[in-house]
Amino acid sequence: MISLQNQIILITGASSGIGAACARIFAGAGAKLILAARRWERLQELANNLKEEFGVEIYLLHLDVRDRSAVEYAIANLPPGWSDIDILINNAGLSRGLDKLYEGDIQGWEEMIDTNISGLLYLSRYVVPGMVKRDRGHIVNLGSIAGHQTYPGGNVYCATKAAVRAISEGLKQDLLGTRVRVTSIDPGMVETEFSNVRFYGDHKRSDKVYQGLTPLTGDDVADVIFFCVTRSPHVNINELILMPVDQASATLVHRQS
Ligand code: NDP
Ligand code: 8X3
Repeated sequence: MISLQNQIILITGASSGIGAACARIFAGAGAKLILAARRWERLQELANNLKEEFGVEIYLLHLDVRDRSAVEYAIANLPPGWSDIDILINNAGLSRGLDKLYEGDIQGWEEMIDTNISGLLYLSRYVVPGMVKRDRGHIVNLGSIAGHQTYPGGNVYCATKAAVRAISEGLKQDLLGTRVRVTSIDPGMVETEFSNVRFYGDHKRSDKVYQGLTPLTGDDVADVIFFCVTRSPHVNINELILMPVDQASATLVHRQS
């Protein structure tokens, strides 16, 4: 197992859910964390807690991954000692709505495409060259079961996650001959702020998504990511699907009534 002590790990979307859980597990392993998101207070609170609990070094980035020049600037201007990123976790992402495509909210589509696809591409474009130069590194992309199976109303969100899947596969091919690794983590239902964001803050609707079943938690996903990035350097886990025991496919879920 590879030690993560003092490795520099950049996590996008670290202010909640899976990203925050990743920050915690990697802090526990002694990594140096670069945490990025738009909600600055959330990032600060998380960083303060992790510094106090684990004594780790943390650098915060107030970053909207959709802003290409902001991403370029942030990566080019990391402080001394922070620029040699070992692991990039492209986690920032969201879904908006569950409408039929022909009735869909176009602004919501753009948010998903710009965040889930363009944002992930920008981070990869500005971080991966350094990894190639150093001949070491690992990119972990958050895909989804939605990238494997399209479900009713999922249309554009599913398309963005299918794109993430293709991007991970393509990047793996392009990195052949280097020691840089690529992993796509593709979860089913994880109880985070995800559904609340999908339904624009309608808690009644988002709570229903997880009613009567035991969903995955952010910690469950972080645990699997931790496993993937700590394998021996010659091992690449290309793609990993995980889902709750109560889920069998994107749409087939067992609920207790
Ligand atoms: P959360 O809503 O809890 O977290 C999403 C994170 O993404 C937040 O930290 C948010 O931070 C960040 N984010 C969103 N938009 C931007 C942006 N434009 N720039 C920077 N950061 C952004 O959801 P999850 O933790 O569940 O989601 C994490 C990833 O996992 C997503 O890619 C999602 O698609 C994927 N996923 C989730 C599943 C689930 O069931 N929950 C299942 C499969 C995959 P902030 O708002 O502060 O910017
Ligand atoms: C998140 C899981 O099934 O809501 O990607 O699309 S799902």
